[in-house]
Amino acid sequence: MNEPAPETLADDAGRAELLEAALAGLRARPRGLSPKFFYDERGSRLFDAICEQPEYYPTRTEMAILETIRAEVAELAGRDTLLVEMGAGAARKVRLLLDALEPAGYLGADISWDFLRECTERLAADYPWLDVRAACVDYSRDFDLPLDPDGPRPLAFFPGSSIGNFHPEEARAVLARLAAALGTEAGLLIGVDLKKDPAILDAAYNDAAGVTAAFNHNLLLRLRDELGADLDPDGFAHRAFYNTEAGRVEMHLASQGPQRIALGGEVFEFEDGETIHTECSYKYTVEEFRDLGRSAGFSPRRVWTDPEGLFSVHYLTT
Ligand code: AVI
Repeated sequence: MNEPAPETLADDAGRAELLEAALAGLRARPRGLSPKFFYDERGSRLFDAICEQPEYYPTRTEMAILETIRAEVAELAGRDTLLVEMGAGAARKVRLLLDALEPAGYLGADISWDFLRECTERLAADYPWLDVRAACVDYSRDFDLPLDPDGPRPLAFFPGSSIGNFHPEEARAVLARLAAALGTEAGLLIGVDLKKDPAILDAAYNDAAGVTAAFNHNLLLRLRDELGADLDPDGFAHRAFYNTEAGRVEMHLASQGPQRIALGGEVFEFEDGETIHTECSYKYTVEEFRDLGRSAGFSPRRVWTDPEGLFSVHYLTT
């Protein structure tokens, strides 16, 4: 495996980025923090646990779709591709594709280096015939992929509706950067969560076991443990709800009573009920997402959904 930047986000630069973002986010009104900071090692593990919750339908629904369509995807994309998994954290879904696709290689691209390395090492051990590589990539910024122009045709795999965690304009920019990084005649297989009954969405982001709440709280633990913030994590409550007008689930941390957070020499006063907005999870109709893909330079080729219309998987090409 190549090791381009093993310390990214765990090192001083990562801490400085978190501090800068946290200060800017706490000064702003309304207050907010980027969801990309959820995914330190503990956050990545909590996200894996969210995927196991009965209320969180996206993971199992997408897996069922992938199981049904994998032979068709192999026909569309061809064999001997370089399978590039965006956000490779769990690497479970890709296992569903590997036997059907028989790719020439696998490149895992994820923001959390330690977690990615662990997952790709396991993948390499389980698939000895596969050339497994890993790259630490933050696709919310300009990024490049270590692709050989004379190598196999890339097929990007972007599961989990992670694209929904970007505002639509940013999502377009991410897809446009991905199209540029992949080059011509490449494919993209992407999972996109669909608009649906808000009650299903509200339940999915408020699981009874409290795993999503712990995932949300992990942001506060990171500020306390990595940046030395003086704060009471239990003084904030998990809030998640579907905002119909904006077409997105919002997650917040709501102050339980008046309190303060001290960070980096500044003190931030919270009123009772004031929130830190921690995540948006946009939901699309099939047509809305096809339009988004087109506007980013992809050609939509096929789309599949589950029988209940909860989730979609799109195949697009550059
Ligand atoms: C990673 N992402 C697509 C998840 C979502 O559903 O937006 C993150 C998540 N947040 C709360 N639960 C899951």
